[in-house]
Amino acid sequence: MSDSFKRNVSITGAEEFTNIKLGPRVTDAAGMLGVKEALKHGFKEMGVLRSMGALLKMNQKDGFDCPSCAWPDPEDRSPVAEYCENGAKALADEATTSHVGSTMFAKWTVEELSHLSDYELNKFGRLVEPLVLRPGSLHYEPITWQEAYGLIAKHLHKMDNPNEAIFYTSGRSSNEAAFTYGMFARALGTNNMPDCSNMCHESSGVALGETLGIGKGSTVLEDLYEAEVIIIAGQNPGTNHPRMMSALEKCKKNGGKIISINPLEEPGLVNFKNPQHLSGTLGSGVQMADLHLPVNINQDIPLMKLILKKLATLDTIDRSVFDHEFIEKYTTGYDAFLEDLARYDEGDLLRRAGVQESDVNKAVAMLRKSNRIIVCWAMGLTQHKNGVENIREFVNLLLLKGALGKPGAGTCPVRGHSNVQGDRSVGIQHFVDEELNERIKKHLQFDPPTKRGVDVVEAMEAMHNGKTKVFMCLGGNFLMAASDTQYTAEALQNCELTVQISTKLNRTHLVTGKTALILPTIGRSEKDEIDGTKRYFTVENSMGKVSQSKGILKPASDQVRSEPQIIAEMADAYFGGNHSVDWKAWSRDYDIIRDHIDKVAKGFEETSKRSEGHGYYLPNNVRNLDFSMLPGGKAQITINKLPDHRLAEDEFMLMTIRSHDQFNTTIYGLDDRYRGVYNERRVLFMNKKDMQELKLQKLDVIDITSEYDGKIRTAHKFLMVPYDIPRGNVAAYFPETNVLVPYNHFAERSQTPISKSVRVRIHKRQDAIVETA
Ligand SMILES: Nc1nc2c(c(=O)[nH]1)N[C@H]1C(S)=C(S)[C@@H](COP(=O)(O)OP(=O)(O)OC[C@H]3O[C@@H](n4cnc5c(=O)[nH]c(N)nc54)[C@H](O)[C@@H]3O)O[C@H]1N2
Ligand SMILES: Nc1nc2c(c(=O)[nH]1)N[C@H]1C(S)=C(S)[C@@H](COP(=O)(O)OP(=O)(O)OC[C@H]3O[C@@H](n4cnc5c(=O)[nH]c(N)nc54)[C@H](O)[C@@H]3O)O[C@H]1N2
Ligand SMILES: [Mo]
Repeated sequence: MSDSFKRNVSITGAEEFTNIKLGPRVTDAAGMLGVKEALKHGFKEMGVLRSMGALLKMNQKDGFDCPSCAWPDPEDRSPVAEYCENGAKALADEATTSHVGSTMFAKWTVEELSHLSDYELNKFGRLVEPLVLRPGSLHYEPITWQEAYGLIAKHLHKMDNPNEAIFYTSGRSSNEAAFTYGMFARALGTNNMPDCSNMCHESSGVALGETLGIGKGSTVLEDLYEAEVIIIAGQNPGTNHPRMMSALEKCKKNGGKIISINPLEEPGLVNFKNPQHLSGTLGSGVQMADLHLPVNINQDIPLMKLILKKLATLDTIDRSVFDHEFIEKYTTGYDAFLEDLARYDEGDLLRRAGVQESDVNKAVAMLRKSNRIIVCWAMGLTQHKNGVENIREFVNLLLLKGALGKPGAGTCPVRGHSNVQGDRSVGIQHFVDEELNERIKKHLQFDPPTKRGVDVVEAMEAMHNGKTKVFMCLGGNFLMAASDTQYTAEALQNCELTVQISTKLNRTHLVTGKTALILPTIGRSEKDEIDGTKRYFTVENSMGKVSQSKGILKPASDQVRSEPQIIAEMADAYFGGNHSVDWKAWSRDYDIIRDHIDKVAKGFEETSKRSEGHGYYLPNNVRNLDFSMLPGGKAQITINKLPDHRLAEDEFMLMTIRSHDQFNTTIYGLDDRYRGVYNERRVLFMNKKDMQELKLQKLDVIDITSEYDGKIRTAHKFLMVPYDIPRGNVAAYFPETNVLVPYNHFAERSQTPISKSVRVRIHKRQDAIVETA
């Protein structure tokens, strides 16, 4: 193949409209409609029997962990329905009976496939046999597992140094798979382990590590029931963590109050009907948020500063507003913080936040007397230039109120992928951890690399600069998930070999290196057996609890293999039996892997035994108020500057968010019924008054551009939708708008792309679109 051969693939797929219908915003989060929706997806994708059987085992002690989000299971779980609409959709999507193999690829070239939408690609179904796309070819063709491993080993051996390989991880993998993968990368000699956290909760990890000494949350599920106030900032639980709603409901029943901080009034927080209760399926639902603060995008720090300033003023009169004993005993930085706070003008903070002062006063009144406070957050706080500072400012509130290390209080970063937290705990990280390296040396008897590896942004750059030969993905859809789609596509196409261990077809399988491999794997819901012996794996939920997951369905084909097995077999092929780790044994027996996890990963102990039943909690220093690892042995109250955005006159602030019918880049359907949009994803939500000013009508066709460092990026063909969003702010769905996010703009210290605050301009096109009835 000549070096100039590049496949002519589309990086966005069809940019065509799908017949939009605008309707009412259906504001009940679950209720009968949710159950119906869930079953509809299940029955269509996997048939009635397969879906009923699987749904009954999802999130049960003897069943499998839901493949959707990382929300924990309650101890008193419902014996029949411990799942939500979106969990059921995730299951239906994975356990679908539609399959895609070499016959389809013989018909379709990758170029042709790339013109389909992400929704259509996913609909092809499960990948069921190993496939190779050879240099110069446009068709994937079958390859045996042994040949595929041989090809990978050959490419890895050909590299000049181990840092020419990159190992990406998405957050669905089990602890066993992630550990094996991370140890293989290190055994090869690289810490190039970017993972989806880098685009997700990395800002939380950094902020919590800096202030509290552990990059994870401190609350357990029961804390939510006992909280006096729960703040939900930059998170849309009704869609993305629906099972969290049951916990919020319990909190409210116990007299707790909920404050939502979000530019949008997300329907799940307005009128929630719980499908797990009769009252929920029939009744009118519960008003979840007692107070909604419609903050401007990325103005959470000004809002928090205003709240803290008002609390500080009250504290000068009534010394019980802040917990002075706690501050004195456990924290440092209080005086400097107060001094800094005094510099801000309340009027200016209020103007930046864009909320009503009377509402701020209501929040202050709720917080004043409470000290059992929990802050929950997700991408609305992390994906900004100051993502780390955002979170530190909320931690300040908890520290000043002494709301840590006691029941009903603490930090609750609500994780995304179902095992993203576990993957990090067992060693998926691009940075060097000396202690971990010592344990690897001692127990696995090889020398792990000591040079920091690349994160997601640096991985894109390395590939783009031609420094990467082999790019391996344990799950995920790197092309569509990473920022700056055009740049990422060019980066991927520079590699010699790209390898995807996947369940479903996506665009990263089409925009590839010179050679590409698809290694199909079994899903969460499926039985994992070898020579008649059943295997199970473990996961860690959003609150640090490790438990077992056992699939029950027949795997998609007899060719698919489990993730740990694929990775260990790959490692075995590379080392050819010549390594201190017995990879062959790991590929067969996960108890062996777990024994090594116990020895090498911090906090894991007797995992095979203790993960049974309800599972076990990993240690968490914040729960015991142990801050000995931090400077001065104290939790850090921090000073965080105000965000600095210079919007040009004609610019808007765009947040790229999820619809109700997607899981990240997997598009289940084209509706977002909570926001009243049906059968279309190419929409831009804007305040009516802003639309009037721009002389834009409902459903006008527009292009969106962003301009950074003199470079203009364009997302073509979107439809205007008037929406209840603060002026100057706009919202659209990811991944379609990822073309606008510049790869080189990201959060300070966590390097998370600025997916929630992109400066954009709107340009009216001449195309006309008619809304269908
Ligand atoms: N069904 C379903 N479940 C999922 C996912 C999915 O795609 N589908 N994805 C999973 C993953 S990986 C993750 S990380 C989570 C994501 O869960 P979320 O973070 O809830 O997802 P987003 O849609 O990105 O929503 C971000 C929310 O933040 C708000 N927001 C945006 N900018 C700001 C801001 O500057 N300040 C404030 N206060 N709010 C802001 C938006 O209006 C929106 O409500 O969900 C997980 N669960
Ligand atoms: N603009 C913008 N960009 C974003 C975000 C945003 O809010 N805005 N959110 C970011 C966030 S929070 C995240 S977490 C990332 C997500 O980034 P990724 O994790 O890379 O993306 P996913 O869409 O979750 O990956 C879906 C693919 O994973 C594969 N898969 C599914 N289940 C399994 C499994 O069990 N095993 C294996 N091996 N493969 C499986 C399937 O092939 C499927 O197509 O995207 C980020 N990108
Ligand atoms: Mo995420």
